[in-house]
Amino acid sequence: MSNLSKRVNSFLALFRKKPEQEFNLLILGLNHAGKTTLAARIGSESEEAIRSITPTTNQTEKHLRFKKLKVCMRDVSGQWRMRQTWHTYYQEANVLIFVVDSTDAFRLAEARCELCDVLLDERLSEVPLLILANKQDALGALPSAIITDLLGLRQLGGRLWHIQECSALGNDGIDVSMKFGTESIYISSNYTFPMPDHQ
Ligand SMILES: Nc1nc2c(ncn2[C@@H]2O[C@H](COP(=O)(O)OP(=O)(O)O)[C@@H](O)[C@H]2O)c(=O)[nH]1
Ligand SMILES: [Mg+2]
Repeated sequence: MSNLSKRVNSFLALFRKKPEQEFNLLILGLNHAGKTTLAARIGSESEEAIRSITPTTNQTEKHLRFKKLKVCMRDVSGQWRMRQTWHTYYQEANVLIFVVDSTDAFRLAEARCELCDVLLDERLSEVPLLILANKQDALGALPSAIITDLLGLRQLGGRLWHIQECSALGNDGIDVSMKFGTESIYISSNYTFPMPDHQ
């Protein structure tokens, strides 16, 4: 290629549309916390599908558009055997969503241990963390203030994090949760696309 055509090509490249970036939401948490129900809710699946979810044995990946962003949502099983594979998804994560069953006080200690382990990984050190205190519709659900203490969230230091009460099954608090999700993507990635209005 001649020098002139190289120059013309690089000039034209300035006007070419960049491929749109896809952001990765990584959904983790103990088994039975409600991760797959949440993923189905974010993916606007039918009520029937949402209410007939079966336990995840592996992981599922969904590509969708959410609040003007191109998103890949990865829901990984929280069964003990699968927790050993969580680290294989850290590298690409732009936002970490950690779901807890707010009615299961007994397993919150286990959730804390797993969350600690996850957050110690260098690859996630800059990744915003959204904790969902799920199943708020159910009897005996603990409020987010208590879950914050039980999970030791106040010791997280400089990390961008937020806890939100929600019910994935009842579709309550999901939109406001995802508002943090999308805003933190904009903040942490210096993404220059205009901020969505979350309508
Ligand atoms: N009451 C109530 N049950 C929920 C909620 N979210 C999920 N569940 C139920 O909890 C069980 C486990 O949900 P699932 O999404 O499979 O959890 P996962 O193992 O974390 O993926 C299912 O029976 C869901 O219907 C919620 O917000 N409220
Ligand atoms: Mg699941």
